[in-house]
This record gives sequence, C-alpha cells and structure tokens, in this order.
Amino acid sequence: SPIHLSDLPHEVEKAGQMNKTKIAEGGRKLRKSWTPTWLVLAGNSLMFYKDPKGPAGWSPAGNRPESSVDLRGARIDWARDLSSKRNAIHFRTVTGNEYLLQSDSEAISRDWHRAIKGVIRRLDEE
Ligand code: I3S
Repeated sequence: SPIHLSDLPHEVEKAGQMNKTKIAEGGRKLRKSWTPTWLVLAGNSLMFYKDPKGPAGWSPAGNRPESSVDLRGARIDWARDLSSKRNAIHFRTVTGNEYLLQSDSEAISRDWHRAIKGVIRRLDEE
C-alpha cells in the first residue's frame, strides 16, 4: 500500500523518491553507486531508506533509515560537472560526506533542492 505522510514523524517536510549516490566519505572520494532511494526530510535531517517506494514496515516503535545526514552546516548546489545525469543535486555535510541526488524530472529535483536549501538556511540562522 502507498505510504502516507501521516505515517511518518511529525516534522516531516518532504518525502519522495530520488536516485542517490554517495561520492565522498569524510572528504575521501568514493566510487559512485546510483540507487533509487526513498528520502525523508524531517527536522534537521535528511534520511535515506532503501525501499524506493517508501519505508515499508513503518511502525511507531521505530523505522530505521538506512542512513541519515545532519543538515546543519551543510552546503547544497547543483551538481553540474559532477555527473552526466540531468538535474543532479550535490550536497556536502560538515563532516565531509558528499551525495548526489537526481531525478529525471526537473520539477522534482528543483523541489528537493529548494526544500533542503530551506532547512540548511533555517539551521544557519539558528
Ligand atoms: O563520475 P564518474 O566516475 O564518471 O561516474 C560514473 C561511474 O561511477 C559509472 O560507473 P563505473 O564505476 O562502472 O564507471 C556509473 O555507471 C555512472 O553512472 C557514473 O556517472 P554519472 O555521470 O552517471 O554520475
């Protein structure tokens, strides 16, 4: 069954599917591995779930993302020369972890770019 935002934590700002690859860990370059991923933007975090259709098995007891990044101090930009794929977003955490997020839909990418940038900006102002 489809997932609903009401199934997710209260502060969810946005959820949906993007292609994702991590390109650096602590400043060290990684080999790309593009994977369809379910993203949840909530609070100060962007969470990644393996299931591209949404986190299955959600329960109040807990729903662990595969990984999660703290957006405080992060930077986001369009990926431009970092990928041949269109509409790719590049972001980097303070700890030097870098990711690309991509959708063939320009509108979807733009919405994610705007939403993540909004959270980063809010955290910068705190
Ligand atoms: O930045 P790169 O190295 O050109 O990224 C491409 C490679 O990771 C490639 O895999 P190989 O490791 O087998 O060369 C991927 O299939 C491509 O998707 C990567 O480039 P894009 O432009 O799609 O991000």
